[in-house]
Amino acid sequence: MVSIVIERGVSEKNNILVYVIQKAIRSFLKSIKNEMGGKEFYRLTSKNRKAGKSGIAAHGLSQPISLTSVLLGTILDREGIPFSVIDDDNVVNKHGELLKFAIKKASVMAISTTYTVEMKTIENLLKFIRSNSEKINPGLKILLGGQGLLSWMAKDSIGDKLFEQLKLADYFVFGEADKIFGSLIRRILHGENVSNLEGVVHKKGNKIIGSPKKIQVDANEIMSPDWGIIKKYKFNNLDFTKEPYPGFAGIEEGRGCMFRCKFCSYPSLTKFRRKEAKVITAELQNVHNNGFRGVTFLGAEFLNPLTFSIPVLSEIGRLRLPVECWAFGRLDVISKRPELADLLKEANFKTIQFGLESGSREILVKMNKKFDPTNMDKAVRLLHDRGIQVKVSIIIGFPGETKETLKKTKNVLKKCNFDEIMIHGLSVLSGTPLYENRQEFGIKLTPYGWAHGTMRTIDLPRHIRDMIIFLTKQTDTSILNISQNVTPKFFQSNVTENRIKKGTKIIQSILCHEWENYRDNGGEKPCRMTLFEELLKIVDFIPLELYGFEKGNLDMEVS
Ligand code: B12
Ligand code: SF4
Repeated sequence: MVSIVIERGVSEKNNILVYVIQKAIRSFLKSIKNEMGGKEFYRLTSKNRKAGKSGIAAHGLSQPISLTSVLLGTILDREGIPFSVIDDDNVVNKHGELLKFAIKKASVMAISTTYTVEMKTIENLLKFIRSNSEKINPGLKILLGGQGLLSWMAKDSIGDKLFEQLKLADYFVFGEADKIFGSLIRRILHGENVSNLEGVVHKKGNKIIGSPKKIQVDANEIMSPDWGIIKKYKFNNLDFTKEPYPGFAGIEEGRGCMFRCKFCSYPSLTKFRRKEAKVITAELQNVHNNGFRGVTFLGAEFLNPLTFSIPVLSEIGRLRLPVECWAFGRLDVISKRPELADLLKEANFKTIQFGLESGSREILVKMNKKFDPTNMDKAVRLLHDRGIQVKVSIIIGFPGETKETLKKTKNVLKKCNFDEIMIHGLSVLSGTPLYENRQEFGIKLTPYGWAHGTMRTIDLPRHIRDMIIFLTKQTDTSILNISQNVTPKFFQSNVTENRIKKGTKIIQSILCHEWENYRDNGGEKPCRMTLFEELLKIVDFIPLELYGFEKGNLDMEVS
């Protein structure tokens, strides 16, 4: 038996947005508790509390089951190797019991680092697994793979230190495992030699054997996922023949990206390839046959080059499948080539997400983004007229960022009134040109993150609060960091998008309520208790444990 573990890393400390938002909600709930008294507070918030299921709720790009787990699972399924999957954020805390069960039963644990930015997260996971396997399953083999491993290896002079820090693992795979995963697992299960497998490093005693050479497969060798396997094997111990299905399935239109944004590691770690149209449509058909409502295209950018996207979109349009499509796409291309908007509509695309990053030309040039931020509203109109939602992401804190550049970003956000926005605080990640050339950008890495000529990591919470208040008060844009990472925790896992939207709006107002204490704008403050009552009306429960209200204490006071 093989156990596949995907750690999503949402709770990693580097996620400033989640930290800033959680902190404000905690302070809001604390004030409410003080105002109404503990007994009444716990009575009201105990509604449905126990019925809640943890897990990543479906929202756009964020889906409860990742393509990484389905793709690795498809490979094992084809090899006839049984497996189970744990695929979530913070797996040690959320799925401790399931993990212990897997540790007892599995011969091999295959752990993905794709979504983990901090190596510490994986070190802690390894410690948990080893401390539990020592007595009950000392022969357990642990295999690490995924994009985090590649990005840590790209860190200057890490070399053998990587293997030292991750010493509790036995095998390491660098790069794409499509071609080797099946035979590697088979060999490990049979105790056979793995040294001649490309990209695999393993340990013999204290010796490191093999070299961390990155594997990149050809476009036609990328494994096509079979989303039907989620009904055949256990994913997070759920039985998808009975449970509500995750609405969207991920597929890749290819790997790598044509662009070279300075803050992004993806193009430097992964070469650019696109699948053939017939492969993409066959994968779409698989998703449809397995009962999914929609598909998210997870390659970096769908619309470029046009020699790829135009024939693929036409082919998908011809299929007329009732599958809603979601993809990353550049709005500047749509403004220049309006016919793309028609093709997207014909192919049943319902959402386009774009890395807008900034509204300042100066910052965009430094980022190597090179588009005209004042031309975005044309694409938004073209897409909205065709029933396609437009979501964007921005980065706060790129070198050169000031109050003035943030003002330019706000101007674009106001003019375009996007449907949703993801706000990122700058991360200086290894493997990115920004990290490699940090001296040139005037970046110093500090114990808290980074500092450069115009901003520091510790300034980010202030700018993030300001941006969220601006968006809440001056646009209709919903904040994805909240709807993706915070609001779902207040609902049962089968919640509708509409309820998430309503919950997010109230949470945004709650955040403004808390943060406007810091500001002196003379406006009227909404009543805290009214907001709380509105929240209770919309959500299924208040996840008190997440906000530092002790569980034991809670149960005592409720009864
Ligand atoms: C989809 C996605 C998400 C979704 C995930 C949900 C879902 N349903 O899948 C969401 C939105 C939640 C997400 C979140 C984040 N993401 Co993201 N995401 C992606 C994206 C676009 C696709 C991932 C994917 O499915 N790839 C396809 C699969 C098949 O590829 P893969 O996982 O790499 O697997 C292959 C190999 O790596 C290897 N492999 C992988 N695991 C294992 C394990 C073993 C044992 C072996 C042998 C091999 C192996 O084999 C596979 C086949 O070749 C990637 C970019 C990309 N195109 O990869 C970024 C990417 C993975 N995300 C990234 C990041 C940084 C994040 C965040 C941490 C961002 C942040 N700071 O907030 C967050 C997580 C926290 C949060 N705030 O939510 C980075 C990771 C970089 C890193 N690790 O250093 C990427 C690479 C984008 C980038 N360059 O910036 N993400
Ligand atoms: S941010 Fe997006 S468009 Fe830019 S290089 Fe990375 S994947 Fe490509």
